[in-house]
Amino acid sequence: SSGLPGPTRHADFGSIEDSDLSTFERIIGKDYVKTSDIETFNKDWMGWYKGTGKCVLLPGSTDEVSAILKHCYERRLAVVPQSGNTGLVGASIPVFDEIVLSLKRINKHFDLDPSSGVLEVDAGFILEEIDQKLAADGYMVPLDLGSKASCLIGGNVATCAGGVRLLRYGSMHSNVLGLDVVLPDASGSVLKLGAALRKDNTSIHAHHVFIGSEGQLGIVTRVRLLVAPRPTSVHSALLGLESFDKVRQLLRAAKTDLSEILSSFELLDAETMRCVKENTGLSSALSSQPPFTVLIETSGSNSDHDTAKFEAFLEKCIENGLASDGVIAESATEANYFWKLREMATLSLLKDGFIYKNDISLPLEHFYKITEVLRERLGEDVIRVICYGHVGDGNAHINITSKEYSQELYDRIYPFLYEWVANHGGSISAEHGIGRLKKPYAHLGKESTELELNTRLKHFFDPRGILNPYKFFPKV
Ligand code: FAD
Ligand code: S2G
Ligand code: ZN
Repeated sequence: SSGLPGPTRHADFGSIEDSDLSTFERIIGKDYVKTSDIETFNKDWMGWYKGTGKCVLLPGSTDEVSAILKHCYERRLAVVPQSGNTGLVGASIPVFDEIVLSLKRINKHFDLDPSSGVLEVDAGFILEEIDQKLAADGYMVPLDLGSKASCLIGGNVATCAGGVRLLRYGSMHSNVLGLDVVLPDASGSVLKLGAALRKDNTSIHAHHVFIGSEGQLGIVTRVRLLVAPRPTSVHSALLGLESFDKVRQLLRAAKTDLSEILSSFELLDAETMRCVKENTGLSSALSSQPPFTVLIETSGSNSDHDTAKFEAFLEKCIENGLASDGVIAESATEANYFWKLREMATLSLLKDGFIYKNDISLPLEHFYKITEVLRERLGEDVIRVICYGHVGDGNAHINITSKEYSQELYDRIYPFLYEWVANHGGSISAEHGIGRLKKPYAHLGKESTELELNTRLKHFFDPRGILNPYKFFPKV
């Protein structure tokens, strides 16, 4: 939807023929080669793009993925790996007639070592399903995203998903110990990278290259992951603040005073709360309408200790004027309501019409400035500019809405926004990736040596460029 000239189909790519379909049927069985009712596999979650993929393959094992990629390499058939299809940069669906290779059926193997908390799991498990299976052994997945009911752990690895727990449990790079990956090369090579061990210094830890590679270097079929002890005492609070500078001070104070039990620190600015109220009817649990609301979560093992710590913290923040308002949830229902407000930040936008979504990182000294600059620049031409998200990680979700898409408005936002972010030491994509949506801007803030390295890696792993083409990596 960038209005910029779209890609043209690579001339050297093959087109699917009946003989290919019979080969695929021989590899995975007729039931799992779909050529009809495949619209949903060609449409991204936001409905920004539509692919014209003719065929969806649903392999059931690593070996079947290997046999498929070997054939696609020989025939130069382009392939898009797809998991939950909740990605937000148009990277999980075909641009033209690429084959969709769905990981949904690779969801059998699930092996937890309950003493070390190391889980080896097939890439096709739904994130929320994994979390529920782990609960029985007192563990949980070290990430939490709004899409957890649909996204698959293989997709989370491929996008290096962030979410509301990253502040406490680290990124996919911190928690992924190893991956099984299939390459789009002459033999459909299967790489088993990284053991199911916390410490293994016997290789170059190559699995990290595939984390965040957006399905363009190899297909992840199995994940070895460090999962987290499930906290038995979780508490949430909403705090109201009068300035963004106070939000920054509150973050420092939370890290110092809540320390090891701090698990989430999410921002909802006043415009976000107004959007949620207008579009869903849900009101803030704070009686005041502060310019900034922060949702803080603590996760520990001793409720008396944790609530005493949280109450003392909140009292101190009110007394020293850091927070103008604050409430700690007295029940799970109330805590869920606080998180519902946060979840509705994303979903309430849909009612406005077209959404120019942004997912940026910035040093906290510039974090909120860009939202104010955009409001100034766009004025009445937009319905709203809202800022919410993982401020604890320096990650802002700045969403701009208008009734419908307008090229003129797009050109007022981009590349201005991304250049401003890059010029202020930020990242134009904190967690959602580049995909198709941000491809025209992926070079911003990058040295040519790094861009050259990316191209060489792409060529090494995907010599014919058939894996998820037309997106982040250039065609080699
Ligand atoms: P898909 O969308 O199917 O694929 C994503 C990318 O990974 C594509 O490039 C695809 O080709 C590739 N891919 C998928 N599976 C594999 C595989 N097995 N091997 C190799 N490549 C693969 N993201 C965040 O980071 N943080 C959030 O807080 C967050 N919240 C969200 C809330 C909502 C309501 C929605 C709709 C999305 C949100 N997202 C968030 C974005 C999205 O959910 C994540 O990027 C998620 O990790 C995508 O997983 P998926 O299984 O849907 O992957
Ligand atoms: C979030 C997902 C969607 C959005 O809610 O944390 O990562 O609103 C986002 O951009
Ligand atoms: Zn997010």
